[in-house]
Amino acid sequence: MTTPDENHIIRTTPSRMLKGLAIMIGLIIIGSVYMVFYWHDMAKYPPPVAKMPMPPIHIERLGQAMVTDIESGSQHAPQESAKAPVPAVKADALLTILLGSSVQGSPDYDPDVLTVTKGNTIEVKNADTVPHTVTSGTGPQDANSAKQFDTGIINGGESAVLKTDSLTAGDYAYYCMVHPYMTGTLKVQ
Ligand SMILES: [Cu+2]
Repeated sequence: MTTPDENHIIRTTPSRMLKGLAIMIGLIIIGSVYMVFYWHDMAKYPPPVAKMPMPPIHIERLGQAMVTDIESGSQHAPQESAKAPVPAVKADALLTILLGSSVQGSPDYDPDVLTVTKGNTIEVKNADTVPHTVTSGTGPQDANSAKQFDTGIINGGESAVLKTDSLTAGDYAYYCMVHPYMTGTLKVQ
């Protein structure tokens, strides 16, 4: 149950309300007229704080340092040189190292048996998140390990190129130096 007093609290009278509004509108008009006349001066001489040079802020995002340009608000990578080299050669065949390959027993090289023609270029794409290699031989104990071909370490998300010009026709076993249980076969025709 509310009393009439609580329901209709009168804080001011209509005439006082109008006076207050008139004062505020008057101040706004005076300010606007001032701005119209001094606009060019204000644009020409901005307050000193707006002209202060701002140092770029460095933000670590997904392992890559991003540079934020305060004035434009845009973000960009600091230098192109930090990027991995992209193979310039157009590959004839693709050998993918599947995600999760480092876990023993998981599917690793795709395809398991890759058939190419002598002279073909193979792009080895590491779709995993950890480093792998494609190294000729049956394993680290193989005396001829890495004699025919070896990509060396390919970091996760990066690619390497294998050339087959120097290989004779035949089957070549290969493995991963980091995880010797990862094995595959390269067939050269
Ligand atoms: Cu590996």
